[in-house]
Amino acid sequence: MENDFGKALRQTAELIDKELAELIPENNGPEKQLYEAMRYAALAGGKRLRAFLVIQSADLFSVPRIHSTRVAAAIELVHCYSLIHDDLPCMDDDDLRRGLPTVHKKFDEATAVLSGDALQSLAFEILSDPLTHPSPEVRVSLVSCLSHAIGLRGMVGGQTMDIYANSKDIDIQTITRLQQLKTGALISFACEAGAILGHASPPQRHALKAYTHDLGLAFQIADDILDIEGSAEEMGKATQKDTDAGKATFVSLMGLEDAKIHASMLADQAVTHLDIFGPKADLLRHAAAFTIERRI
Ligand code: GRG
Repeated sequence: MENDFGKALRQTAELIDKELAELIPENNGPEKQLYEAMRYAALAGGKRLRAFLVIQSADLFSVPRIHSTRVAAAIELVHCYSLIHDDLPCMDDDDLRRGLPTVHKKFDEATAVLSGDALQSLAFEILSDPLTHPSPEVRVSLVSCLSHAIGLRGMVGGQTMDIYANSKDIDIQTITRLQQLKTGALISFACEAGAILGHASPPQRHALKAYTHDLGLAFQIADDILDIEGSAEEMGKATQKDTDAGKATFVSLMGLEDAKIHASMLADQAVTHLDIFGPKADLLRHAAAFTIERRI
């Protein structure tokens, strides 16, 4: 039986699919292949957890959905770009993503690089569009925070550490920082965006930041656990890759059982930061539990 959280997550996914299909229309011109690859990557499913976090955090401040949905679509575009590039032969070299051939397998490497690039720039185009928010200050703040989250001090920096760090030199502190940058920074932006759209007070912003800090780490530890325990069929991508490659992960450093305990502790801790919002934040509380209980 679908619970309130499951229903809200499914409805977010439906909303975002529709929004993305409109933002990336079909095109039969000379750029047809680029459009096809962008739609292929952006409309291939996915949990839409980051979009959910944007919408739910914005809902705390009664932000009109017309604004939060566009920001939620933008964050999913960035996420899809990161997955396309991460799957490339020069990075993780994966053949399967969300149960389908990766973009470079379905099309070719040039198209994968270009479609990732175009998804990223489309995200910024959306954030800077007055349709997303009438206030130029809000738009600049969204653009500035997203660029910080995904650039050298965020996702790309974390991805670089992940590719070039020698696994023997990685301890818990290093892996924590690496994952905070690689996966955590974009997840943090999701709730930061809700706070920006909602003109949150400093304590409210701080609470959401602390929540996503813990949630992002719990999400990544759960991902490491799923790499060991999940099936490729359920997850729609290859599993055991990190183990086979001898990569340092939370599981390799802490052991499976301690990693589970740590993830659970972080999810519980994430929830405590939401006290300031009362029952309005219940769906965000459920998201913390979902992060560690999910099978995909
Ligand atoms: C290539 C610049 C660049 C960055 C890539 C985030 C990232 C950095 C790579 C993603 C690779 C990966 C599998 C990371 C582990 C955590 C993660 C982001 C999992 C996928 O996110 P989900 O589970 O995916 O939210 P869905 O398909 O549900 O959207």
